[in-house]
Amino acid sequence: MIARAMTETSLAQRLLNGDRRALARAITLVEDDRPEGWELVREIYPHTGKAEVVGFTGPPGVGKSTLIGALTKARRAAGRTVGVLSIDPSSPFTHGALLGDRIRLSEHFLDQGVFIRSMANRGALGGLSEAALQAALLLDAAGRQDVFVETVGVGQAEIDIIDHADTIVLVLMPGSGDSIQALKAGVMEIPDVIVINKAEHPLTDTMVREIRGVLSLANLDRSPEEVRGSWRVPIIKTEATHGRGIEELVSALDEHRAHILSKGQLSERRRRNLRNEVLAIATARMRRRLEEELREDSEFQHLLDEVVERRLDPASAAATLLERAAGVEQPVE
Ligand SMILES: Nc1nc2c(ncn2[C@@H]2O[C@H](COP(=O)(O)OP(=O)(O)O)[C@@H](O)[C@H]2O)c(=O)[nH]1
Ligand SMILES: [Mg+2]
Repeated sequence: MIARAMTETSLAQRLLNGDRRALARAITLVEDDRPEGWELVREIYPHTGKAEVVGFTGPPGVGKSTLIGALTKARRAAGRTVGVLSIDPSSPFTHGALLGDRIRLSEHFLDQGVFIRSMANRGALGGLSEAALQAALLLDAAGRQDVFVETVGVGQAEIDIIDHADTIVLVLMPGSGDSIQALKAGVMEIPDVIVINKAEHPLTDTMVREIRGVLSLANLDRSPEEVRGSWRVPIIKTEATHGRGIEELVSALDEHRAHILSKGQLSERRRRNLRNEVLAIATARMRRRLEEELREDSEFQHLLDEVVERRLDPASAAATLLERAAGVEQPVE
């Protein structure tokens, strides 16, 4: 026990010192949903909140990983340390995926100032989203100044992760009309920055105009003060494979950060994000607890039989379940 505690203390300390191997091990612990992982996060949490977290979302194949590679290069050139979390089980951020790109990310794999990790482990009980958020905290505590999180903009889990970024970048490419539809329909929240990658495509400017149209429609629901005081979403054209437009993207990210800082929106945003995180973890644990409690519960089996036999509707059964759960833990008044 004592030996274990000592090892964990030193892991936290090594992590806080920016040790990459400690960071890698720590992320594995949270990815595997190990109690030591949660313990570690508890220990290092007071040291977090310094990293600038940028989330990148968008359909597969638009060039998110390549773009993050180019951006990493720019941030490194400015002397900043970078952490990258890729949460895309379909296209992990590997050497292989990046070979052939002009921007050789393999060079970053040798750079001590860059830490790249892809997460695809959905086996953990807590879920991928929970683990990814903890991993982002670990990168932050390890002193990474920029943390880039890549997710595919489809599932709810991915969207939850992106919710925890200070700045959200939606990456599209000419022809990804579905995403414009999603923006229009309000399915997708308006991001802070929109990137049209693969801008060498002849339909790029048409796409930029379409998106401007959607954004101005979105502004119609807002009061004039809201529009005046608010951020105007820039649309940046990039060609990630050739590093084109990256300077503009860097400026847009810096401007967005300055904007939310000046308006006090950063702390507001973080508060909202942390609230969501606390709720997400609590909900996941409650569900887990409930599932465990009900696994061999004959009363529940009976309730379920009633539902199956159409004598009781599902909502009433759920209400009974909740009443019973509340009854057990109800404090004496
Ligand atoms: N033509 C062109 N191809 C690009 C550009 N950026 C990335 N790609 C290529 O698009 C493919 C998908 O890129 P990737 O970064 O893996 O996309 P992700 O799935 O969004 O992460 C790769 O073959 C890249 O080399 C670009 O600006 N122009
Ligand atoms: Mg990718």
